[in-house]
Amino acid sequence: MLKKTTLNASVIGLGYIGLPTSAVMARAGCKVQGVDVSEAVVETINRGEVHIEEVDLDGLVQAVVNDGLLTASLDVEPSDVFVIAVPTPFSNDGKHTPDISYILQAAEKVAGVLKKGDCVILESTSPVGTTEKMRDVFAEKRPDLAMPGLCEGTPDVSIAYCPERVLPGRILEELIHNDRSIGGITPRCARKALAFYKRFVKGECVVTDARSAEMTKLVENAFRDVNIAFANELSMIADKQALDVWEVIRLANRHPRVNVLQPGPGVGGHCIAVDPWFIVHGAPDEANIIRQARETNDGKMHHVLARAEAIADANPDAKIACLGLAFKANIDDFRESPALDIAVSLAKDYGNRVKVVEPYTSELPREFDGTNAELVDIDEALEDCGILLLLVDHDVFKAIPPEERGDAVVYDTRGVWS
Ligand code: SAJ
Repeated sequence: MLKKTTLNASVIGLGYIGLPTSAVMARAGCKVQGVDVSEAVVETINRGEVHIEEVDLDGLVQAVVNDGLLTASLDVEPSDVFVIAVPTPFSNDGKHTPDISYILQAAEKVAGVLKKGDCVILESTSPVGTTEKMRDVFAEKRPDLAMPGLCEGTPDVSIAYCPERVLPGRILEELIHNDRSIGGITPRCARKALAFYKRFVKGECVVTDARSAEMTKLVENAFRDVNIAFANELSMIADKQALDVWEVIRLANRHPRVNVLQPGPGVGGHCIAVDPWFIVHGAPDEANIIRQARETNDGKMHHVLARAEAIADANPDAKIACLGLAFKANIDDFRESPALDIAVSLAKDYGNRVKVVEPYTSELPREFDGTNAELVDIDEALEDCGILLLLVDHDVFKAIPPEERGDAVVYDTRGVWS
């Protein structure tokens, strides 16, 4: 039975974070208004359906929409709490400059309905200082309201930054159980946001200031990127020295204080491949390892492509099966995916020799338009293709026994068959 309550919450941006967050908040008893710029997204959610794949999300959204606790709309309406979860891409300047315009546009819309006592929380991954910039939009648009950090005495609204740290495929579980860092513009703001998250978060909620919370999120993803870059660099060294990198990592990880991550075809997704650049942009002269890690992980994609092309050229009669397009295992998300880039590049160069296997799609993404690549199932690929290029460690690929790979030339970029 779903619990009713009077707290109204508004979530701006109904993507991979905003929609699950809305649904979890609604299940906790908040009356949630989800806001998105896409009419199709709004209509889909109001039908009780979802536009993104995430474990158990469809059932939860259906339940909270049916119960009247979640509605979607194109316009922001008055609320008690506003959670902003819109994208922060790069600008088009080729310099990895963060583009916070979606946040500032969302802030302008919220400013129009803001009232005394409201709490605004930014969840989008953001460069340090963005929460203050958002506050400045409110200050400019609403001179009638006293803003935290800009007024003497008690401000009229609370403003905080609280990044998500959920893993795709485990979002509903991690939204509840992960610890959260909650950074207020002032300590009072942090306490107000804390009281809100306590409604549905079971993990520990640690309060700090907004700038530290912004940096914490970037550091988490940069830390992972640097560690993956170490593994990817090792794999390129191992290729040069004819070593089995998986064996070396397995053995090194038996040391009690060593934990090398796994090499792959590069780092994908909209977080780890993006967020470290926000640190580099903020401190270009200091962020050397972080910049190098990004370049190493991007470079790994070209290394894999060059090796795959060499195998294709050495076996001119063989068809090439590209196994997987997603940015990581067992999800349908192809954003910033090195596997997709490699397969598209091969399709452009080798035409109908290229067969793509991706159990998480029913048609080839538009990046393949104009190529003669074909989407096939795994059995057809195993029968037809003399080259197996494993790009994503989906469970369905892991389950292929050696005898089914037969005499095919195998390039396993994830080490699942080693
Ligand atoms: N990868 C490797 N080797 C590894 C681990 C990952 O090559 O050993 C690759 C994956 O294949 C993928 C990429 O890295 O291409 C990123 O995958 P991921 O599973 O490391 O992370 P994401 O992008 O799905 O989610 C990350 C998480 N951050 C951290 O683990 C520090 C998640 O907790 C964040 O919430 C999320 O970014 C986000 O939204 O920022």
